[in-house]
Amino acid sequence: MRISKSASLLAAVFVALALFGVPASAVSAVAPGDVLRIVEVGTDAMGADSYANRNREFVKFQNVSSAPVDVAGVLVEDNWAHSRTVAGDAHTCNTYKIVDLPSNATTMVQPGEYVTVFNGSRWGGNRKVGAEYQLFANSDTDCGTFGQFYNNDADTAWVTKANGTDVYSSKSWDWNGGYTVKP
Ligand SMILES: [Ca+2]
Ligand SMILES: [Ca+2]
Repeated sequence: MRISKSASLLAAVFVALALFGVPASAVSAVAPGDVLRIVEVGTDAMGADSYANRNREFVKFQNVSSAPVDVAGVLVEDNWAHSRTVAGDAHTCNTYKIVDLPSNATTMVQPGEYVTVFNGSRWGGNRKVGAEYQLFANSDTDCGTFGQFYNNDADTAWVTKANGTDVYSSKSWDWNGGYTVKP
């Protein structure tokens, strides 16, 4: 039986990959959740949602990698805003872009540290508490319901690079009856 040169070369490559135990997926980008990972999302303020209790909506994520991560330009969005970012459609609601970190001359988050983006505001602004950076998006009252925009029953929180398509982490929920969700 005659085997073409290209076919036997291809077979040799597969054998080599099998020998070295390298799956095809190993060459792809880092998987979502391997670097920055969402650990909790505040989806629903207790009681009536108002401009005053917007901070009950938040996204908390952690650098779970072993190296510092530069979070400059990282976006924290709901599903509505994320889909627009990916499509290249301009929007100002339901989105927060990290530009700097409090008590940090850089935008590097060290291994194990947390970043929480609250939808409301705080007297004194952003701060660092222990190993957690607390950032306040001050969501506009025109966005969602009085500035609260994570759907209580079903939505997805996204942490991505500025292009939206490079996803660090996402967390979806499809229930109603609690105030926060965890992976
Ligand atoms: Ca909500
Ligand atoms: Ca509520």
